[in-house]
Amino acid sequence: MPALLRAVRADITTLQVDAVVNAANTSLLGGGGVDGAIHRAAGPDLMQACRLLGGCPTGDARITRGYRLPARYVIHAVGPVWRGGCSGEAELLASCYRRLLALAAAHEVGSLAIPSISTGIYGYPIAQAAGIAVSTVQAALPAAALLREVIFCCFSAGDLAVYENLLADNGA
Ligand code: AR6
Repeated sequence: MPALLRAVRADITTLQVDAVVNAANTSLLGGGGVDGAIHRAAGPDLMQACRLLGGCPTGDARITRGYRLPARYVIHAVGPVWRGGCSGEAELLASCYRRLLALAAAHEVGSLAIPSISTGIYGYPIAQAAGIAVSTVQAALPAAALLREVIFCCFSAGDLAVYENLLADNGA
């Protein structure tokens, strides 16, 4: 049975899922936005684990345990900074989603929550980014047989509306 895709408005650190995705930067050493919230909630052991990873290129992802989070894993994905759209941003963002789903599949994740990567501090326009998020996740699902549920976790009502419209259009 194909995984259920849905959108919710929530603080991702509170979700009871197997893995949450972090919108990280290439250092993996924390920051603001959802990254700051995840590190605060997971506690200092998460930072220690991230230090050992030695960074991550843009468009790629790394996995750690979730420590004090309800989630067993954190998948740290590094989205692109928006530079106007002609600097490979769309391909890098799609790559992020493919890589984070490959890690979820490799770790037998059944339920996954993903924030709106790159659309906060990194400035990616929400409509374009959400389109890439939904289409890339849908395309990658057949390779993630154990994934039952993917939750697009939105922080604002506006973002939630964008995702809900896309999911309705895609018949998800
Ligand atoms: N739960 C769910 N979504 C959240 C939360 C939360 N607790 N907090 C913020 N968001 P951003 P980026 C939303 O800026 O654009 C960091 O400093 C937020 O409203 O967190 O990929 C990193 O270290 C927005 O919709 O990530 C990087 O340096 C979405 O999460 C840089 O920011 C992503 O916004 C990454 O920037």
